[in-house]
Amino acid sequence: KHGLLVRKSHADPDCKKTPRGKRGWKTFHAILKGMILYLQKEEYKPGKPLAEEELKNAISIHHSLATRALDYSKRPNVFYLRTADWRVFLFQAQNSEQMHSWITRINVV
Ligand code: I3P
Repeated sequence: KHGLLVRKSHADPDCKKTPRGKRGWKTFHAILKGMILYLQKEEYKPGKPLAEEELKNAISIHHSLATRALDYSKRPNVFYLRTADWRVFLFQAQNSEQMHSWITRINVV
């Protein structure tokens, strides 16, 4: 699965709140492949190798949980992603259908 996702970092691996200056929203071309969610700056092209920067943004979704962000009302179609190492991200999908599709795909693996 792939598509546009806008990401906001909410908590870092130490469980601490992501510091000011690093809490902004950023748009990525997201690709969910196996248990990895890759976040690329450029559009997905099959066969194109991933740059180091893009590998750094990759998130392991093994033992992670995606849930609708019902308590976040500043933007629509937002869900939380809590990872196994206790990072928390907010992701905004392009529409409600896409949001549900991402949540399902992330939670199924
Ligand atoms: C953040 C940025 C986010 C905002 C966040 C700010 O600043 O303005 O858009 O979240 O507020 O800290 P920076 O880019 O300097 O990190 P919202 O869009 O959800 O308001 P927050 O600290 O209350 O999460």
